[in-house]
Order: sequence, then structure tokens, then C-alpha cells
Amino acid sequence: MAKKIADLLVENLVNAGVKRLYAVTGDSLNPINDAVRRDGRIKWIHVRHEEAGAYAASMDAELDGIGCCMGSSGPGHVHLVNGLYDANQAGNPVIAIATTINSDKLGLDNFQETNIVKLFDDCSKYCVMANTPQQAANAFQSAIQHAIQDRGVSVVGLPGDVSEASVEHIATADRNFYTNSILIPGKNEMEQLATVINSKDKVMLFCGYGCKEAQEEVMQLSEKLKAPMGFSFRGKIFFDKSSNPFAIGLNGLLGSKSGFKTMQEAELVILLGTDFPYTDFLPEENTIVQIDDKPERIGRRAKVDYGYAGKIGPTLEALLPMLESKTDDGFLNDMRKIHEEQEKNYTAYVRAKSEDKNIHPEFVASIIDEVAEDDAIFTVDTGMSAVWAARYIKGKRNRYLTGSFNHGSMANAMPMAIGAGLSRPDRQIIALCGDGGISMLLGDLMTISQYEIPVKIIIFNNRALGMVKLEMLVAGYPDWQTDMKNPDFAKVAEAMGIKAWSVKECQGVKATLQEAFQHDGPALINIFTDPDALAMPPKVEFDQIKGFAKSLGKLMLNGQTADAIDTARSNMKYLRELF
Ligand SMILES: Cc1ncc(C[n+]2csc(CCOP(=O)(O)OP(=O)(O)O)c2C)c(N)n1
Ligand SMILES: [Mg+2]
Repeated sequence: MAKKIADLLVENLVNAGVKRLYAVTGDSLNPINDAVRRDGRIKWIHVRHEEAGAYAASMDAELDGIGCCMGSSGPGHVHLVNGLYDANQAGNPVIAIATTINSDKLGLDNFQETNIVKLFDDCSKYCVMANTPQQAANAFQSAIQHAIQDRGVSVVGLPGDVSEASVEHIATADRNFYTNSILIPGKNEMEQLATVINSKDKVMLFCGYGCKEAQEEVMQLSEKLKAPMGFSFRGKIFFDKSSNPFAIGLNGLLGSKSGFKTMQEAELVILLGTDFPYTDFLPEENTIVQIDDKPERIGRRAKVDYGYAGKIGPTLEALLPMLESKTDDGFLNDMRKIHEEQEKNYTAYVRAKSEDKNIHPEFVASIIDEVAEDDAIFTVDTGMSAVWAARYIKGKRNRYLTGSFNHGSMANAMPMAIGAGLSRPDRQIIALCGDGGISMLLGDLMTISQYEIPVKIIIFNNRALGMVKLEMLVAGYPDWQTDMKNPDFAKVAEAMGIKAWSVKECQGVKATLQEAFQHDGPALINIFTDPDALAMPPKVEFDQIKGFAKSLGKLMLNGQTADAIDTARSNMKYLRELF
């Protein structure tokens, strides 16, 4: 029996597990809109900007295994691009349907024409242009299969006339296959790995997102090796718990002294499921082992000595019986001491700041950590709020934390919260947003309002692009074009039908957050934070930094740019040592 391509697409999406899609309808997307409506099994979420839809779909994929977003001809699907980069780099299976002008018009510089394969090539694992109905029918299953198995974005370019046409014959399977094969290193490799680990005394584990499904095994490995455990930002929420006796913190741009120092001093560093990007923070002298189920990642950022392709859970399960238990916990204790000292400093710092009138963002983050539920899902914007989250939001019973950790885009936290709120209605969802970030996709607060998604949006309103301010100060550039005039975000939210609060003094932070978290519906909390609070070590005051940055600025004006930047760099190194 003949089947319309738009209907076939809906069938394929339903069979793949897609429960909702995010889109702004129009022109070539209308046949699919109609098919989704008639079918009734997929919920259409009408976002206000397609980029927000791509982020939300990415969160569906991250939490539920698959996500879907769509964009209409030209500008409609171009808007998806930034969110798709994020999804693709995060390894989230997202199906993006980019509809376009009719097939007979393609290639002639027509109105709203884009070259879909060229456009999405760099932000997808698979991108196909369905030029004929039969080709479309053949491509859907494959596109979905690629997204699932390659863990990333699949894009299907679909002209409006192709969606409306029908096919008689469908050659592909009508379902998808979520295979969960066990990948572990071969026998000889496992023996080599065990020998290396057994021969070293001071071992450190460094855990990334790839350890998500292997938390138990990683804990057992630390225990057996008396190994301090560091983590990347994407890995932190699984291990950064007060109940974890091996945790020594993050390393990297947002990292801590204990994370950095442990890695430098370990004889053997074992990188587990991490594509940790900050090569400057990785050691060069010691032995490094890397295990990852994506073997192309091995050795590309660190001087790795032994690399193995394997899923962390099954690999460690097979490895553990081959390892000798270590008894000397001196290294672990030394590093834990530094870590505990540092955690105390962080706590003392926010306690001291709680007396101030100005609201310090670290204080806000520590209160969020205190009052949020033990299984809350946090999304964080790129900017200073990511730094505060890295330091103060702790893993508890079953918390989850995510952000634009690979792509590093602004404005991600609020739309990610939309996806999280819809796919996990049973969990508390908290977005930590920058004022710059929220301003970018502000219109999609209306999506939250329209679908009554009960997420909690917290704005760290420092009236500035704080992260960039810091970058400029450290690099010795005069701080310029980083300040912002903001609307009254609480009034904006209220005008959109979202209950909102503004907080201008420290004393009001806790009670307001508690009230907003208890509110049965979407909530926005606009917190006026101190614009001078930059992500600096607790002991270093802003004025000190401003002082050296000013002199660096002067140096630059005298034409000594390279010197200025070098001085800034060495000052940064010195500052790192202080905390
Ligand atoms: C889309 C995008 N544009 C620009 C940047 C560069 N950038 C990184 S952080 C940042 C400032 C963020 O400001 P805000 O959201 O107010 O957060 P804050 O750092 O002040 O907490 C900018 C401009 C980026 N990462 N992504
Ligand atoms: Mg800001």
C-alpha cells in the first residue's frame, strides 16, 4: 500500500522511541506537522527559536536515548546549527529534520535555499539529502541507526514535495537496534594493563562522562589501588560526593589545586572514559593509561603510554580480579588532605560572604547545593555559573549535572532545562543561567510558560559578560564591551506568565530559593550578583587582579603586548598556587 513520506517519517520516529519533537513549523515543514498531528503519538513542542529546540532535543537524547528537532526551509533549519554542534560533540543521538524548498528548485540559488549537506556536515555524524521519495524512505532508518550507534546527530534534508509524495515499497527495517555490545580489551592487552598497574605505587584515577554507567566499578578500583580519584566537569556529578573517600576534585580550567597536584605527582594516571581537553593541565613526566570505548580518542591530548579500547564498566569488571590490592594509602591520604583543606576554604569563603550585602555568586551556588533535591538535574550555562557549579554543586544520591561542556556555547542552560523538564517530569530541574546567556534565547521562556514545564531558572545577574571580563583582565586587555544593561528579568518572566522573584541582598537568597523550588510550576529567580566577583581563588581579592591587569593594560598601550601577556600568564600560575 502506498505510504506518504511524512507519515513514514513519523512511523520511523515513533518506532525509534521519539516521544516529542521541537520545531517551529512553516512552509516545507507543514506536511510533517500535519502527519504528526494525524498520528498523535509524538508531542510537538513549539519552541520560539530552533536553537532552543536543538538543545532541548539534545537533553531528551542525553536522558532518554534519543531526541528530535526540526527546522523549516533555509533560516528555519540554519537556526538549529549551534544546538546540533553541542549535541553532536556531547555524543547525544539527535535526529534533525531539515526541510527545504521543492526538489525541482534546488541548486538554483532560490529563495531560502541552503546546501543542507554542506551546512550540517560538520555538526553531524550522518547527513543525507533525500532527493526522491524512495531515497527518503530508504534513508530514515539509516539516519536513526547512525545517530544511535555513532552517538551523535543525524540530519535528513527533506524537500517539501518529497514529504508529500508517496512510496509503494519500503525495503528497510521498520525499527531500530540499540545494540549494547560489550567492548573490552583483548586478553594480552588486559594482562599488560594489569602488569602496568601492579608495578606502580602512586596511582590516580581521572574519571570522565564515560564512567556514568560504571560508578560502582570505578569505586572498587580506587579502593583496591588506594588511588585518589579526580574527575572532569562532565564526570564530577557521579563522584564529587562527600561520601566518596577517594575524591580529590576537578582538574582543568575549572579545576582545583588538589586535582592538579595529584595528577602531577602520581606515578601512574589512569584516564577513564574522558576526552579531557585541557592539555596544559595534564602531566608529561608520569606514565599514563587511557581507556575509552571510542579508541580514536586515545592519546590525542596527553602523552599516553598505554591505550585500550573498552567500555569502562565491563573493562574494570574484568580487570579488577587481575589486580593486586595495594596497602600503602600514603599518597591517597596526602592528596585527600589538600582536597579537604580546599573544600574547607571554599566553605569558609562562602560563609564569610554570607554576611556581605553584595551577593557573591559562590554563596548563591552553595545555597543552591544546600536546598536542591538529592536527585535534582542541573543545567549550567557557559560562563561563570559553570565555575560556581563546578566548585559548589555536589553529587548526592542521584543528581545529574550537564552543560555545553564540549561545544562551550552560551545560552544552553535554559533550553536544556526544557528538554530535561519534559523527559524527566518526576525530577527537580534547575538551570543556572548567566544574564548574557539567558538574554540570547529569552523568547523561549515562553515555551516554558506555554507547556507549563516546572523548571527553576536561576539567573546569575552580574550585568556583565563576567567570564570574558576575566579573560580580558588575565590576558592584559583593557576590559571593554563586557557590561550589559539588562531588562528586569523578573518582570519579563511575570509578563510571560512565569512566577518570578528578584533578590538583591545576601540575606534573601536562601528563603527565596526555597520558596521558588517549592512553587508548583515554572519559576525564575533573578539574583543580582556582585559584578566584581570573578572566578578567582578565594584568597585573592579582585583588586589585586585589577591592579596587575591595569598595569598590563598600560604595558600593552606601550606596545609590549607579548611581555604583558607573558606576565599575565606567570601571574596566573602564581595565583593557582595560592588556592
Ligand atoms: C554563543 C556564544 N557566544 C559567545 C561566547 C563567548 N563567551 C563565553 S562566556 C561568555 C560570557 C557569558 O556571560 P554571561 O552569560 O553573563 O555569564 P557570566 O560569565 O557573566 O556569568 C561569552 C561571551 C560563547 N561561548 N558562546
Ligand atoms: Mg553575566
